[in-house]
Amino acid sequence: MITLLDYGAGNVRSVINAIEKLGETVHVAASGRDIAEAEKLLFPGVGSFGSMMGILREKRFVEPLLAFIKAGRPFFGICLGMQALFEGSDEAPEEKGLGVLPGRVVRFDVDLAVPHMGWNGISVKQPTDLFYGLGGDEKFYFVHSYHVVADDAAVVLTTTDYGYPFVSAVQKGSVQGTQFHPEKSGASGLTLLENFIRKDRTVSIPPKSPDHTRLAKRIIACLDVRSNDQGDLVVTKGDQYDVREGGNVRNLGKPVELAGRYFEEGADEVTFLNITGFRDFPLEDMPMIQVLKETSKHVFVPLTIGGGIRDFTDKNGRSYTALEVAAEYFRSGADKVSIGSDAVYIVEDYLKRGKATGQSAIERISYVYGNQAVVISIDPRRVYVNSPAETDHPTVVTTIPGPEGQGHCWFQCTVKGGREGRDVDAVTLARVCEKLGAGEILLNCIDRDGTNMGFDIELIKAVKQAVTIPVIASSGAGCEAHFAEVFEATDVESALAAGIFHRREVPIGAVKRHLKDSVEIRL
Ligand code: 1PR
Repeated sequence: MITLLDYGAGNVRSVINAIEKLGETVHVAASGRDIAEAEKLLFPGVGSFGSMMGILREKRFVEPLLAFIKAGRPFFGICLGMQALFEGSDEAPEEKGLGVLPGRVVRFDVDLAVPHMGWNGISVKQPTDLFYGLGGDEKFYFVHSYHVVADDAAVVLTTTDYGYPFVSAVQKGSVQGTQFHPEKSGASGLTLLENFIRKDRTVSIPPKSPDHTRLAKRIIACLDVRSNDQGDLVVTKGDQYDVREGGNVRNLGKPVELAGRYFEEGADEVTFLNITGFRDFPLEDMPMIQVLKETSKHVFVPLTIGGGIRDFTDKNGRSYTALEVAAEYFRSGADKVSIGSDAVYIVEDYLKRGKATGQSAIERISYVYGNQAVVISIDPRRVYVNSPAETDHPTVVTTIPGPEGQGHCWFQCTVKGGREGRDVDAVTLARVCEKLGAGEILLNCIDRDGTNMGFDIELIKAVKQAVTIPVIASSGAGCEAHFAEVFEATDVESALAAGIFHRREVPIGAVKRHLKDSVEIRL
């Protein structure tokens, strides 16, 4: 029996699913007594350091936790759960950590996108049972803006490079912890969790552990989901956002099955977009929640879900906040939520007021779940102009002239699945959303969606230059070379495709094989 410490701030479902997949029972600790009686304790931390420590104190978990660790019983901390072991964090200087290990947690000071998000390697510094059965050259999934600086080198189990080497796992006696998420790290992560559970493994340094590691570019499979005219939830795919063919919604498969297939084929993440979320409220009719719950039982890579994340009042007058909708998605297995239409309205409001309200969905969700959990999905379309003077929006010089030969364009944001253009551009939207607390941009492109013409490099460059958070290039992938092109021509951290994967035209493995000699990827 594994006891899991859940302080209610995020997706612990995937940790539970991973442990259950390994044939163990999980008991969720609801009191200090549960901690005291635990055999093995797993502590997955999500959100921010300050809110985590505050809740641990409020629930009177700190004393039993310290007693558990002092007694030499097996403890495993994941992400913030590892950071909690140290003395404090710059994320919340007023809060003390558990202080079990000497050192502090600081923010990344790098010239790279923060959060550090994606699959990176580990350089193992001391013998351990944790990587038993692994070669040492595997990549694991990280998502964090802060990292540990340990005062005692003896507790550093692994380091990882992101601008500079940082501590990515610790070990002291029966206390172990990883900055990365084993529950989101595919088969390698499951092996690591199994090693913690079994505790009868040989201690060694894995043979292929590298001296330096590199963050991989991520390849993401996207599933646009909606009900068809028969009422079945299907994965569909549009051409420039039109998902109907001969009057019917295209049906490219079942969401749970397809997500499982992409996990097996090596997708680094899976994204679900509930594309009619702007009109169907996800908590009223729950099929997407069910899809997420089922998928997270067997897909152990990060899951993002978007569609319908906004404040809503149902027909009985009951009001829900966007935070409540997001919370339901997180509880059901999502690691990140993506906000589309509402982000446009939020930015319009911000631009009108000239300041943040502190109350928007982006601010509230990122405060509780951390900014890495908030993705902004942008659905832009080109608006051509003859010269920048014709518009107040930032323009680019384009090599693809407009219908009347215009040589400039700006990228207009749309809402309601591309149905309505608004007076906001994608560059401004991305910049404001980052300021409000978003952690990643999912950059679609209506002009390219479903065309197989390749990514819109001009759009991607313009948005990527405006932000310091990671950007996902989306829309238009037609062959392996398009992925190579987007990674060569821009600094995006990941690239997403839908149609070519659904139709089995280009498998994910083929994309990775094509990239492997020129781009760091997870094989
Ligand atoms: O506005 O917060 O309710 O969220 C709705 C979400 O649904 C948004 O993220 C929006 O992007 C998405 N969406 C709405 N309508 C459509 C549509 O296609 N009619 N899909 C839609 C957006 C674009 C990508 C697609 C890529 C790659 N889909 O998801 O997967 O373009 O496609 P490709 O590789 O085949 O070219 P809210």
